[in-house]
Amino acid sequence: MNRRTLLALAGGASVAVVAGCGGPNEGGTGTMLESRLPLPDAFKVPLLIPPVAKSVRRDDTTDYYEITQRAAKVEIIPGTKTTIWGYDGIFPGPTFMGKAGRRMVVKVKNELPVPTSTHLHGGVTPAGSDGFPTDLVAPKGYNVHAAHTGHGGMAMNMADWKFHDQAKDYEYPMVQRAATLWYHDHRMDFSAPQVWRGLAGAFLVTDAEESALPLPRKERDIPLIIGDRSFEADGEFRYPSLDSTLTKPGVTDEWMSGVFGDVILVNGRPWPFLEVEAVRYRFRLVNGSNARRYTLTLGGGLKFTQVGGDGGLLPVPVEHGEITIAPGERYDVVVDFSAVKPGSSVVLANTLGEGRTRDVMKFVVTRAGQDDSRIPAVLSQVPKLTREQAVATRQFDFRLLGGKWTINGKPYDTSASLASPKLGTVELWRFTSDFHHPVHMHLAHFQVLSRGGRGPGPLDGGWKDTVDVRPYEVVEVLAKFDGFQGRYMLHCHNLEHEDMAMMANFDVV
Ligand SMILES: [Cu+2]
Repeated sequence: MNRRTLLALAGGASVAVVAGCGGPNEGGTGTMLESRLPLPDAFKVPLLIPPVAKSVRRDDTTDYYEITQRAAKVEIIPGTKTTIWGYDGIFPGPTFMGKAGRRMVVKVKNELPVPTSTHLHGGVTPAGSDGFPTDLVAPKGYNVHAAHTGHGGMAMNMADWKFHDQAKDYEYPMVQRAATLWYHDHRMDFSAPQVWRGLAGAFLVTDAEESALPLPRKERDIPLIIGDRSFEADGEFRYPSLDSTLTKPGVTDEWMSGVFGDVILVNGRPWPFLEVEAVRYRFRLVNGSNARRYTLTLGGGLKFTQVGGDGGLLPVPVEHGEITIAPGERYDVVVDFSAVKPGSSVVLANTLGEGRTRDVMKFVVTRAGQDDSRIPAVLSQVPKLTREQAVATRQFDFRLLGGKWTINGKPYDTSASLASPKLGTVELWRFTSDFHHPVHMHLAHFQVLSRGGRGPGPLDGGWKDTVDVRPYEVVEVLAKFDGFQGRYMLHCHNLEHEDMAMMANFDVV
């Protein structure tokens, strides 16, 4: 690590200032990577809404899907072409629509030059389909022993690796409630560059309780996957990989705290606009960025009404003037445009950004509209977990130690397990940190019990799977280990930290 990085990392929350690029509030732990082309004007391109994935066949119990990971050239910055790696060659990938109780099997075919692992983030998924980082779909002819020597101080045991030849069936039993999930790449050592290149998409689960609510639906229920990227002069993605073929892992030292892009994309388009009617819309906010946190606000005095979080509906709606969203988190919100005069517009802004990264997208209100939606006073029955229910208490400390991103003092070890919670039980997990670390648990959903010695924050409500742990903060969660036995993981969802060993296994027994 060079001196500038050390200084930057020592700065904690204000990393971007010390590193000398980006502003004082870039909103996380990371460093800004500047694009080498002139940035396009904001609010000139329409928002793209990803197509819904269609099943290829179905039987009594299951819907079957097939999706192919491949490279494609697309126009992101107007007038240039960007090579993306996308599910079905699009970025974001198709939106999957799951239904609680109806099993799905998704065959993921890999036509990329590198291995992949597809993780359904927030999914209650059998371990063999969880998208474990060492459970990989290898491309045709790939030498599986070639690259995996470990980095960031990680311990690698070849016996822990699995390679599926060119395709794998991922089984999603949908034994879970309605929620806004997303899917993305989770390849060992390379999640950050592979998600940056486009391997991410939305995955919405519905159930009877949720579909009975009078919330906005169909074309007024829209996933918004927010991600920052940087671009080369020719329009290709810029990313500081040590090896652009993604064979040798890692980024150069000054980027190990995280990579911020200077272009804000929503559903793969730079600072887009969306034409809306003066009615209510439901937006599924997903932070698909590698490292950037956002504090989102709406212009014109509009507010967000939060109806759900990572793990589905809240008990009652909660109004927010601003929403801070960390990498991996989701907020399910309703925005009411009915008070906005047709012809005017509302900017979705990011108050953690500086300059161009303060803008996210714009809603252009075109006309009045019919609206039979409403936000009911009660949304869902959510049993509240209590401290007394926890059968065990465990601590996980997320920290930079000796230039490595560690959990409880150790970089990731493919063979080690840090905890063995029992299926069906609740445990209290206490997360402590030095920098911003969005902590994500696979399989288990949790409720935030305390933050900084106080109760949960205003954005901590409901079931979650990712929690924004800020510098030197202690966050306690009550995790419910439901669903399946097997090996799962928790990790930091700053993807550069994740790639550089800030992960740990746990076994549900
Ligand atoms: Cu982290």
